[in-house]
Amino acid sequence: MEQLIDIARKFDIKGEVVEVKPLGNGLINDTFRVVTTDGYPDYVLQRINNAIFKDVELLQNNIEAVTRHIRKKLEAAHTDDIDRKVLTYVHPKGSDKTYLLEEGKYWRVSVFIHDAITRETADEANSYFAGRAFGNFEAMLTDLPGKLGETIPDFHNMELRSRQLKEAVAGDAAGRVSEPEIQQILSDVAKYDAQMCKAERLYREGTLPKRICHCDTKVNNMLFDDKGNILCVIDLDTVMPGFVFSDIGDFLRNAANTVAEDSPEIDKVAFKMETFKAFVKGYLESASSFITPVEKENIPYAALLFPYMQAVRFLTDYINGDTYYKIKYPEHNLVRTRNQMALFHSALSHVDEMAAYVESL
Ligand code: GN1
Ligand code: MG
Repeated sequence: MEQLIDIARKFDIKGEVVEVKPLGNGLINDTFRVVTTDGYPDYVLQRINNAIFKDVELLQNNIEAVTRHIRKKLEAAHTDDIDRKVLTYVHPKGSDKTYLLEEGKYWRVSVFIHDAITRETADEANSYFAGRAFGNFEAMLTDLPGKLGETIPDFHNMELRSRQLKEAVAGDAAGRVSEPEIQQILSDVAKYDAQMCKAERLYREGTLPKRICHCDTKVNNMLFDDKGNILCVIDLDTVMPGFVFSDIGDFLRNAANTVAEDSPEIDKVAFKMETFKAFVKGYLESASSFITPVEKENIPYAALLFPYMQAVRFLTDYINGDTYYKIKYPEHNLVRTRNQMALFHSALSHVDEMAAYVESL
């Protein structure tokens, strides 16, 4: 931890660093809380995973553009307590950048938002508020000046994810492809491939727009207040042009599952319709100013696409020998794959009910 304390001290923070300790459950970056002397804010220190986010300069430029724009909107609306509703990044001492490159590693620091609650799962009320928050997040960014770069090109492009799975199978780097269960999952995945690549087709036909979305709407990427409302949206690394399906689908993938995404209790996995309804109601309330009929009618598709895409991504990583996601045990990515496929099938059984609900709003 001494090294982390030294890194934190290189940033223009207030107060003295007392302690640096691990924070959160992200699967990509390493995150720490920097505790400072009484009377000063704490901070969040992150080591940016630059094997995954290859252009850190572009990444931080995106984040600065987004946070600056949201801050302006909140100021214009005379919102109170703005510093707790949008992230503030701190510069390294004497630098105009918001990251520090030190011995090949990239670091950044933001102000820790006090008295906020993080959750791994969401109830109906949280889901409704989350829907409103993400509809609003997208609405605020519809007039962002300039363009954002893609921090991970084609991040939620199902055609690409599908190709990456095929390449992993062909390479068979970890010798796992011949396992009977892998064969069985691969054939199940293949059945839905064309259906799940619908978004790219609609985009090519010109009927589906790209807009700036968050693209990682896991429940643990938002901060709640004590009333269950969303205080602030965090983890902005993947904010970039994409389809609204990303924000809708990825939230539901996480919040509408009765168990965690890596729970081995596969028979308990189920897609919760109450969560779907609560989120979609909130989302459509605040997204009504921009959402198109094609986007709206494909909300049930979004709910299917994300467990499916995540299963494909976890499976690809398992076959590649676990090079992307952090794992805690050797079969972790396989367990995650089984879980996400089970969620996909459960969601599939509710598709008519979902469509009827969306139609009713
Ligand atoms: C990663 O970093 P984290 O844990 O918020 C991943 C998401 C996945 C998620 C699965 C950049 O998110 O796309 O949905 O894990 N982020 C990236 O839990 O790949
Ligand atoms: Mg995260």
